[in-house]
Amino acid sequence: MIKKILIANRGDVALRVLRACRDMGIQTVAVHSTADADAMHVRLADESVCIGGAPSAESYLNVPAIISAAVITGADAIHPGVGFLSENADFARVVDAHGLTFIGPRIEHITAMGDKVEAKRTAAESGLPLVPGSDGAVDTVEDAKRVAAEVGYPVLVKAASGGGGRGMKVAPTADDLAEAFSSARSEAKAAFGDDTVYIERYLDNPRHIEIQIVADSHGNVIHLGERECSVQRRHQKLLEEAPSPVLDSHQRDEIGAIAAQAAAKMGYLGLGTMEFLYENGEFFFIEMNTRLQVEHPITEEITGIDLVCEQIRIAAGEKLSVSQDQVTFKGHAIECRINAEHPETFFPTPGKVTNFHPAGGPGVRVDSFLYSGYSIPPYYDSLVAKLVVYGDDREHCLARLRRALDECIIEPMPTSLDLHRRLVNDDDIISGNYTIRWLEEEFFNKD
Ligand code: MV4
Repeated sequence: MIKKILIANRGDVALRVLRACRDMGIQTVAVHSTADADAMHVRLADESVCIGGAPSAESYLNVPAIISAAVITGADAIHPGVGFLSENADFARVVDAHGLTFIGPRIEHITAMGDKVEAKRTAAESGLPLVPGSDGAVDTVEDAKRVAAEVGYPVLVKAASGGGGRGMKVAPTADDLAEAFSSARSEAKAAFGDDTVYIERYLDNPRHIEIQIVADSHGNVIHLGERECSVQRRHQKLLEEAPSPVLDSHQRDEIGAIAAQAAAKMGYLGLGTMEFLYENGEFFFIEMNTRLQVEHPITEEITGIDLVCEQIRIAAGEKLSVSQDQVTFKGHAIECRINAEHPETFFPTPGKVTNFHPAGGPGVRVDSFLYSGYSIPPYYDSLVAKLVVYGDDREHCLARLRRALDECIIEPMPTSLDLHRRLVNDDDIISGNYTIRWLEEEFFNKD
């Protein structure tokens, strides 16, 4: 039994976990930095502990302070939220060593999926379709040339410790490979302290579609369909939708079943997301995220399943609340990530919010920690609200989303609300005709 959970996070995610705890009758402990003393998650939690200074390294990444807070308050479990320590295997190990429950997957899976070479090996053994590429790491230019000739140009050299696009270099032809190989290596070394790289065929213009997996400790594994995440800028997602505009229910069932079977074969536990590139009707696994994701609400909206409650129940050793047969996909959901950032430079725009009014009405959910009078600190992620809208179908969802975006007020700083207002009236968004390159290469070049 879990009676008290320490939430090792801040912002909208901390509120999201807090709300799940409230719904389940579980006590909550908030932790916060000195910059977050007035934050909403601190106000709403049953107890709170200041764990250090404003920089994340001193607070939300401060493992000894977080563990001490859990021990002092008598928490049974720690929820790491999203980001910060959520995919840190060392943290999960320390939590475990203190007799506390880490609300997340097994340590071995966090470790395996953190290394993209190991992730691909695990995925291949579990039956997931991969992008054609090297069998593991590639150590020399000669090996790189041999692999690239086999898989065919263009190829992509990727960092094993990568993610978020860093340490990734395209080689259009054999003449470009030596340069791409060495620059990917040195970028990877500088960014991650690990120069291990691998090679894949470069997919020119795919979509980014991910599958939500849920697994309990009794051997039950289900999938909750896909999320379409192609609308992104510099690896930051702006808007996500479920279902994807390009999949029919047959394709969903097929890739969902493959993903769920793979998770079962791995012995996976908890929430997991398998990321795929989708091109010409084919799925290619690229990475797996071993945590709750920012865009999880759209899956909740179309399935009616509370993913955070499910995650907590799984950590407590309980069975999944539904079987695959009981999962239904109904309607359409879109999430707009609202950031406090400049519309052209995308620089963060922290400061005091003089006026906050979230949208409301049928089909509208705003997950936000803002309130009028709150000062957005400059130290953390610029995401300040998630606007999640549900409709009977995509068109209905978009109509409600336009209505909701018109209602939202965040003043006085610029936010991405205006960008979203333009996006939802764009013909390519309305038709669902976009790929991972669309926003940066097409939308921003329109007038
Ligand atoms: C790719 C790819 C094309 N071909 N792999 C970017 C970050 C990392 N997580 C995987 N990424 C990509 N891998 C092959 N073989 C294109 C990308 C990519 C991308 C992927 C998902 C979402 C947005 C993206 C933006 C640019 C490039």
